[in-house]
Amino acid sequence: MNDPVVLKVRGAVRTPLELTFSDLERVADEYQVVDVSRLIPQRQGDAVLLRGILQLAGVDPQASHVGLHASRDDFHASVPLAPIADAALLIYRLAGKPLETRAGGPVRFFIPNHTACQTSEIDECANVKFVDELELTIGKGHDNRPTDEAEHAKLHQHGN
Ligand SMILES: Nc1nc2c(c(=O)[nH]1)N[C@H]1C(S)=C(S)[C@@H](COP(=O)(O)O)O[C@H]1N2
Ligand SMILES: [Mo]
Repeated sequence: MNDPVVLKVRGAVRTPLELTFSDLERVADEYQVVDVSRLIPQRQGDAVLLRGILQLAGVDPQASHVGLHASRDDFHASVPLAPIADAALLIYRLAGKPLETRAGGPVRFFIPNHTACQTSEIDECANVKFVDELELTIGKGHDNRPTDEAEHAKLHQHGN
Protein backbone atom coordinates (compact mmCIF):
# COMPACT_ATOMS: atom_id res chain seq x y z
CA MET A 1 0.00 0.00 0.00
CA ASN A 2 2.27 2.73 1.25
CA ASP A 3 5.08 1.64 -1.02
CA PRO A 4 5.93 4.43 -3.44
CA VAL A 5 8.26 4.16 -6.40
CA VAL A 6 11.74 4.99 -5.14
CA LEU A 7 13.89 4.25 -8.19
CA LYS A 8 13.16 4.50 -11.90
CA VAL A 9 15.38 2.84 -14.47
CA ARG A 10 15.25 4.27 -17.97
CA GLY A 11 17.09 4.76 -21.23
CA ALA A 12 19.00 2.03 -23.02
CA VAL A 13 17.25 -0.93 -21.39
CA ARG A 14 14.89 -3.61 -22.62
CA THR A 15 12.44 -3.05 -19.75
CA PRO A 16 12.18 0.33 -18.03
CA LEU A 17 11.52 -0.16 -14.32
CA GLU A 18 9.73 1.64 -11.53
CA LEU A 19 10.91 0.04 -8.33
CA THR A 20 9.48 0.37 -4.84
CA PHE A 21 11.35 -0.38 -1.62
CA SER A 22 9.78 -3.86 -1.59
CA ASP A 23 10.89 -4.45 -5.18
CA LEU A 24 14.46 -3.64 -4.13
CA GLU A 25 14.15 -6.06 -1.23
CA ARG A 26 12.94 -8.72 -3.66
CA VAL A 27 15.96 -8.46 -5.96
CA ALA A 28 17.65 -11.88 -5.99
CA ASP A 29 19.84 -12.74 -3.00
CA GLU A 30 22.95 -13.03 -5.13
CA TYR A 31 22.74 -9.25 -5.71
CA GLN A 32 21.95 -8.23 -2.15
CA VAL A 33 24.74 -6.87 0.02
CA VAL A 34 23.64 -7.03 3.63
CA ASP A 35 25.65 -4.65 5.83
CA VAL A 36 27.88 -2.67 3.50
CA SER A 37 30.18 -1.81 6.43
CA ARG A 38 31.77 -5.21 5.82
CA LEU A 39 33.06 -3.81 2.52
CA ILE A 40 33.23 -0.11 3.33
CA PRO A 41 33.81 0.49 7.03
CA GLN A 42 32.54 4.11 7.01
CA ARG A 43 29.19 3.19 5.39
CA GLN A 44 26.10 1.64 6.89
CA GLY A 45 23.02 -0.08 5.58
CA ASP A 46 22.07 -2.68 3.04
CA ALA A 47 22.45 -2.46 -0.71
CA VAL A 48 21.76 -4.10 -4.02
CA LEU A 49 24.49 -4.40 -6.58
CA LEU A 50 24.04 -2.20 -9.64
CA ARG A 51 24.41 -5.32 -11.73
CA GLY A 52 21.29 -6.80 -10.18
CA ILE A 53 19.29 -3.80 -11.38
CA LEU A 54 20.93 -3.84 -14.81
CA GLN A 55 20.09 -7.49 -15.11
CA LEU A 56 16.43 -6.88 -14.20
CA ALA A 57 16.14 -4.07 -16.73
CA GLY A 58 18.03 -5.90 -19.47
CA VAL A 59 20.67 -3.31 -20.16
CA ASP A 60 21.44 -2.67 -23.82
CA PRO A 61 24.93 -4.06 -24.53
CA GLN A 62 25.68 -0.75 -26.26
CA ALA A 63 25.02 1.32 -23.12
CA SER A 64 28.29 2.97 -22.10
CA HIS A 65 27.25 5.18 -19.17
CA VAL A 66 24.90 5.15 -16.24
CA GLY A 67 23.26 8.43 -15.28
CA LEU A 68 22.67 8.91 -11.56
CA HIS A 69 19.88 11.43 -11.15
CA ALA A 70 18.92 13.11 -7.89
CA SER A 71 15.92 15.29 -8.62
CA ARG A 72 15.78 16.38 -4.99
CA ASP A 73 18.75 18.74 -5.35
CA ASP A 74 19.21 18.56 -9.13
CA PHE A 75 22.54 16.73 -8.89
CA HIS A 76 23.50 14.45 -11.75
CA ALA A 77 26.47 12.30 -12.66
CA SER A 78 27.04 10.25 -15.80
CA VAL A 79 29.58 7.55 -15.10
CA PRO A 80 31.25 5.05 -17.46
CA LEU A 81 29.61 1.71 -16.86
CA ALA A 82 32.35 -0.81 -17.60
CA PRO A 83 34.72 0.06 -14.73
CA ILE A 84 31.97 0.21 -12.09
CA ALA A 85 29.36 -2.30 -13.25
CA ASP A 86 30.57 -5.11 -11.02
CA ALA A 87 31.29 -3.21 -7.83
CA ALA A 88 28.84 -0.31 -7.61
CA LEU A 89 26.22 -0.47 -4.87
CA LEU A 90 22.83 1.10 -4.35
CA ILE A 91 22.30 1.51 -0.62
CA TYR A 92 18.55 1.50 -0.01
CA ARG A 93 17.86 0.17 3.50
CA LEU A 94 19.03 1.00 7.01
CA ALA A 95 17.96 -0.94 10.08
CA GLY A 96 15.28 -2.72 8.05
CA LYS A 97 13.67 0.53 6.85
CA PRO A 98 13.85 2.58 3.66
CA LEU A 99 16.98 4.74 3.67
CA GLU A 100 15.99 8.19 4.91
CA THR A 101 16.76 11.45 3.15
CA ARG A 102 19.24 12.49 5.79
CA ALA A 103 21.22 9.33 5.04
CA GLY A 104 21.11 10.03 1.29
CA GLY A 105 17.94 8.06 0.60
CA PRO A 106 15.90 6.80 -1.08
CA VAL A 107 18.98 5.40 -2.80
CA ARG A 108 22.59 6.27 -2.20
CA PHE A 109 24.95 5.28 -4.97
CA PHE A 110 28.34 4.03 -3.86
CA ILE A 111 31.41 3.09 -5.87
CA PRO A 112 33.82 1.25 -3.57
CA ASN A 113 36.90 2.02 -5.68
CA HIS A 114 36.21 5.70 -6.39
CA THR A 115 39.03 8.22 -6.72
CA ALA A 116 39.33 11.55 -4.90
CA CYS A 117 36.98 14.37 -5.91
CA GLN A 118 37.61 15.73 -9.40
CA THR A 119 40.43 13.34 -10.26
CA SER A 120 38.51 11.13 -12.68
CA GLU A 121 35.07 10.33 -14.04
CA ILE A 122 34.76 7.80 -11.25
CA ASP A 123 35.44 10.11 -8.34
CA GLU A 124 33.92 10.48 -4.90
CA CYS A 125 31.51 13.12 -6.25
CA ALA A 126 29.85 10.32 -8.25
CA ASN A 127 28.60 8.77 -5.01
CA VAL A 128 25.28 10.44 -5.62
CA LYS A 129 22.79 10.81 -2.77
CA PHE A 130 19.00 10.97 -3.14
CA VAL A 131 19.15 8.93 -6.37
CA ASP A 132 15.67 8.47 -7.81
CA GLU A 133 16.52 7.52 -11.38
CA LEU A 134 19.15 5.50 -13.21
CA GLU A 135 19.45 6.31 -16.88
CA LEU A 136 21.45 4.08 -19.19
CA THR A 137 22.91 5.98 -22.11
CA ILE A 138 24.92 5.25 -25.22
CA GLY A 139 27.61 7.89 -24.81
CA LYS A 140 27.95 10.27 -21.89
CA GLY A 141 24.78 11.87 -20.54
CA HIS A 142 23.87 14.84 -18.35
CA ASP A 143 26.44 15.52 -15.64
CA ASN A 144 26.59 18.58 -13.41
CA ARG A 145 29.23 17.48 -10.94
CA PRO A 146 31.35 20.45 -9.96
CA THR A 147 34.19 21.09 -12.37
CA ASP A 148 36.22 23.59 -10.40
CA GLU A 149 37.36 23.86 -6.82
CA ALA A 150 35.18 26.87 -5.96
CA GLU A 151 32.03 25.16 -7.17
CA HIS A 152 33.01 22.00 -5.34
CA ALA A 153 33.72 23.85 -2.10
CA LYS A 154 30.34 25.57 -2.33
CA LEU A 155 28.62 22.22 -2.58
CA HIS A 156 30.39 20.89 0.49
CA GLN A 157 29.52 24.03 2.44
CA HIS A 158 25.90 23.00 2.05
CA GLY A 159 26.72 19.72 3.72
CA ASN A 160 26.71 17.66 0.54
N1 LIG B 1 22.55 14.44 -4.56
C1 LIG B 1 23.80 14.79 -4.27
N2 LIG B 1 24.73 13.81 -4.18
C2 LIG B 1 26.02 14.13 -3.90
C3 LIG B 1 26.41 15.48 -3.73
C4 LIG B 1 25.42 16.49 -3.84
O1 LIG B 1 25.66 17.70 -3.69
N3 LIG B 1 24.12 16.09 -4.11
N4 LIG B 1 27.75 15.78 -3.50
C5 LIG B 1 28.71 14.80 -4.00
C6 LIG B 1 30.08 15.06 -3.59
S1 LIG B 1 30.85 16.37 -4.35
C7 LIG B 1 30.77 14.23 -2.75
S2 LIG B 1 32.43 14.43 -2.50
C8 LIG B 1 30.09 13.13 -2.02
C9 LIG B 1 30.31 13.27 -0.53
O2 LIG B 1 29.72 12.21 0.13
P1 LIG B 1 29.68 12.14 1.72
O3 LIG B 1 28.95 13.35 2.20
O4 LIG B 1 28.96 10.90 2.06
O5 LIG B 1 31.10 12.10 2.19
O6 LIG B 1 28.69 13.10 -2.29
C10 LIG B 1 28.34 13.36 -3.62
N5 LIG B 1 26.93 13.14 -3.78
MO1 LIG C 1 33.12 15.74 -4.25
